[in-house]
Amino acid sequence: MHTSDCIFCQIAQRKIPSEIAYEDDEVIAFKDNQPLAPVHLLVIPKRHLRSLNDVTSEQEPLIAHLFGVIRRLAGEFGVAESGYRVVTNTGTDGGQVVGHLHFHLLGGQALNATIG
Ligand code: IU
Repeated sequence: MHTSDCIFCQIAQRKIPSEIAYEDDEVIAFKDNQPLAPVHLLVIPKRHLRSLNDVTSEQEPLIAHLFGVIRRLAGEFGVAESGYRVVTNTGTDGGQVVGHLHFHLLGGQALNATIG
């Protein structure tokens, strides 16, 4: 379930400290340590999935749950009304650096409308 050389697995297991914003049995959310916006959270499944490409139909309930967590966090961090962005970078061209599926929740300012 966890991969010992994965930094996000280690954060999920609290072996590496992070500012945790939410946690349940399946999902954990923590503050990005190099924030690109006033609100910048990473929401991840605790189990090690490398990217969106690893998600099977069996895991779709997990992803639906994860999006519920994102919606809840958007409310708690005060960006639900002003607006926010959810991003998951996938693979090399997608700019994925950490090989554990994660969703960026960005908000708290007007975000650039750029792609790439
Ligand atoms: P990416 O989608 O894989 O490019 O994003 C990885 C993010 O993980 C990036 O925004 C980093 O700042 C963030 N991050 C972190 O919050 N804590 C860490 O220990 C590491 C990366 I490594």
